[in-house]
Amino acid sequence: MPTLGKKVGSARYSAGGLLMRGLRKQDWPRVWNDHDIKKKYDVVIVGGGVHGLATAYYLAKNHGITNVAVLEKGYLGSGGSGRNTAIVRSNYLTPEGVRFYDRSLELYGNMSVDMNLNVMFSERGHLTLAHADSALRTMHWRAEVNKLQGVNSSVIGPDEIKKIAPSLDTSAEPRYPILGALYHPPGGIIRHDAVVWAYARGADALGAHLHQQTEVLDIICEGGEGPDGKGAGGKVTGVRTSRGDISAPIVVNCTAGWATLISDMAGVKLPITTHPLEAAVTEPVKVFLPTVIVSGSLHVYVSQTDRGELVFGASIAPFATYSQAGSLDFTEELAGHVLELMPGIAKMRLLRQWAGLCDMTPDYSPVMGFTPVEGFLTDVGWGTYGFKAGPVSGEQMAKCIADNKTPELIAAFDLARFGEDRLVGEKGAAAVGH
Ligand code: PYC
Repeated sequence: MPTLGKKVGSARYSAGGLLMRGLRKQDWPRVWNDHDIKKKYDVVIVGGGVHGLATAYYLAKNHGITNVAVLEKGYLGSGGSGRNTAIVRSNYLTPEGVRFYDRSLELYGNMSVDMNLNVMFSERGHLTLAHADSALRTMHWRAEVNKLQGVNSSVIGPDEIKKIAPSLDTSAEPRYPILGALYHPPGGIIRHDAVVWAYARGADALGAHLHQQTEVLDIICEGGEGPDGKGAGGKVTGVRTSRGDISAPIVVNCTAGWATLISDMAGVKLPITTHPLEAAVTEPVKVFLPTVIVSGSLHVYVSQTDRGELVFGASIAPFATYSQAGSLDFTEELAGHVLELMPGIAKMRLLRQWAGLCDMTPDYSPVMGFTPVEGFLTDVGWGTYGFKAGPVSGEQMAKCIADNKTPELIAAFDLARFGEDRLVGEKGAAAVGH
């Protein structure tokens, strides 16, 4: 059970203590500390989202490596970690993907207790609807791969779907009738900001330095075949930042949206294009949607937060850009598709929309581990799966760095696979068709 007292900084408060503090308008202790930037760290992590913070946390917790800096050009969680739709699941298509995301789900499931912060994990189940025979076939395929990996997924029909999510139109009337669904009870949603805070607080308490408003301008290398000693055969010696140079033998790229720009600084080319993905949230209403709903054919997924808002997402934009602006095209298409699934919500009002950046690889699997530049590692290429993978990525990247050896769980996601015909095709497990 999570402890009831909330630990803020080094102090622990009861609910009454928190209330009194608020009423007395006392200053709140900082949840993590500011530090001067040191000239040298053992590990520099670029990107202060869930992946970067989790890597710092597990380096310290599991391996005792604490001379670590996390560099974030904005504020912690200002990138993909704060812009996703907070869905977690492990019902992937490949055995490599299922095993990997299932470990993440396990870490998410224990996080409130392990990290003494309520991250509001709601294991409410996840339904991926099939509106065509071909989609149903893929659901059967995923269900079988999932079961072989010990993951709870099965294909169910419209009657059972209606029992789980009564607001769905399961009649034969819609343009794309629901023929069945992949049902994955362990999937759910979690409070994404709380996950960022949990890892930030944990990493800080164990000694890592978290530097916000610190942009990486260059990665300093020597001995490589490219200009300035970058590229294959070289090694990393540090980073140039907007707040000065830092020397470090290990630099880890944990960015989303900027993965290619950061890797280019080390002379490492990645097979990634960056596309925006839009999302939106409605006004809060009484809770009526008990599970996560995904429709690949209708390009939409939806869940209801504990506050009652519906959170929607769609497919990535079909063009590459770094823009994170919302668009009317998205809301129009979203509304049309969602109302085919749930005609009863026609009067709900959208409150906000936003976009995040998705680094898409050719096989929809990430690029993790060592690169041809010694000391430069990547944890990138997450496409639309990044938030789900945060905990396991941090755990495995930390292990990779500490052991100087690729862990088995991420071996399939190496950069070399793109040149060796070893793709790990996860497009079929995407929440929506892209
Ligand atoms: O793959 O479940 C998913 C997903 C949800 C939002 C973006 N991707």
